[in-house]
Amino acid sequence: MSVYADANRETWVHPDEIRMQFSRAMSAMYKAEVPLYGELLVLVGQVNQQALEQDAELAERLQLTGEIQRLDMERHGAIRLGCASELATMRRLFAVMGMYPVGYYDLSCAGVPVHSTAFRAIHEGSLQHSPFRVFTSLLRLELIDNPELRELARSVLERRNIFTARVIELIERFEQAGGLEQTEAVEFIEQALETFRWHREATVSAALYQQLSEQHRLIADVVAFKGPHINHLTPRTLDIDAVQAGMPQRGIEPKAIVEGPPARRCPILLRQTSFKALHEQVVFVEDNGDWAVGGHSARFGEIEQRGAALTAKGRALYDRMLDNARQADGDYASALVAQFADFPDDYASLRRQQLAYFRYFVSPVGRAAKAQGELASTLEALLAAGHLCCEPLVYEDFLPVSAAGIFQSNLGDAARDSYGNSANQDAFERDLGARVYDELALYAETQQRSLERCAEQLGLPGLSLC
Ligand code: OOG
Ligand code: NI
Repeated sequence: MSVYADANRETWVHPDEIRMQFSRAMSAMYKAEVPLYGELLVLVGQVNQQALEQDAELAERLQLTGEIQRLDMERHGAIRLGCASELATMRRLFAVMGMYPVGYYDLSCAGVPVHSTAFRAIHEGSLQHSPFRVFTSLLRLELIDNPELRELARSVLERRNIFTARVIELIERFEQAGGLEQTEAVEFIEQALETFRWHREATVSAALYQQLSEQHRLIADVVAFKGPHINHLTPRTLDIDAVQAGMPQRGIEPKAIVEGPPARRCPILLRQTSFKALHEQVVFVEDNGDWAVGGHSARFGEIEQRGAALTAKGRALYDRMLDNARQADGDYASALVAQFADFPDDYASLRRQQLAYFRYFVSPVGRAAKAQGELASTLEALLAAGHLCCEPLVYEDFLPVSAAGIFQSNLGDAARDSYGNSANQDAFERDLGARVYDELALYAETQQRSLERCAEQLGLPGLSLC
């Protein structure tokens, strides 16, 4: 591992590097636990290779933005936590790896009794080093309508401890000293991984599992086990439709529809699909101490295709079009395409109408123009003259409607009623022990930093969007 210099210590391992190593270790563990995930990685690798060979322009853009280097290592995973103290400690654990809570996702309105955030790096430089993210949900016991079951679930969760004693020590050491030494970082990764491991021994009886499951399959998945097993890891593909079509040939059963926007020339936000959760053997502990063999499905595989990060204006347009498509009668895929027909599908319009965020670069032409004192002065003029070029910022976050669709397809539940309008970001942040970052502000900052860098390189006083 590379180390970084600090005023106090010269031998700390950079959090970005810990995150990268952790994400590798997690991927190796999940591959061993769920071999089908390994199959999916091979398929995605092939499809990406093909996409790059067939589209020279795409390959060039990915080269320019550095996306090409992070493409193969990109993963996100997801966990589901049971109580506030687990969430608060998880926040401290992720901070060791330079991952911070970004965004608030309410899934209760879609009938899933959780609310969530995504832990990820927040600076473009760190995201480039390792884009690993973890979609982290907190079970909302208060949404269980049967009071006895609610209390039973609460008491089961109160008794479990999902962190090793050593990982807590290492988190404290990180917080006090400001960093971890090489051997500590290695140990931290090993110890942290324990929390995400699958355990086939449940902590409850078959009867209680059944009762929890009848309330909601998700409740059983969180409450009945020793820890928040990582339930999927998701590689990034350049052509999600090709992977979706290729899955059945490899004996992988995909979910029925791809979540998110339709296929477009200029991808926006996030498109996702998954393969069904595996049926796995587990053992329950009966009240008399006997074991009882049973089954549980929780772990699955998912793929994603990422596109441009949208501004608040672009996002409002997306939400409206998606909503209309979901309300429409008839074939969903055609309704989606029809609805999105008016969403501009070229980068110039997305930028000019301020629907998406961009990153700006000085071009070789721009450098030459500067040397000859022939630079244009406004952003628009610089772009028109080819002195600057731009690329959309990649969306680094998640989409609540898509996430609910992924949850539902894997919990195998028939659509169920929503829990009403019970979003509660304040309660989530209280449990987390921190505010979540506003993702739009992060994209705006990255865009702004790129403008400042361009201005500096061109010797201009500043560049602004309009
Ligand atoms: C999380 C489902 C959401 C995504 O990528 O939107 C998700 C879960 O099943 O715990 O992973
Ligand atoms: Ni996911």
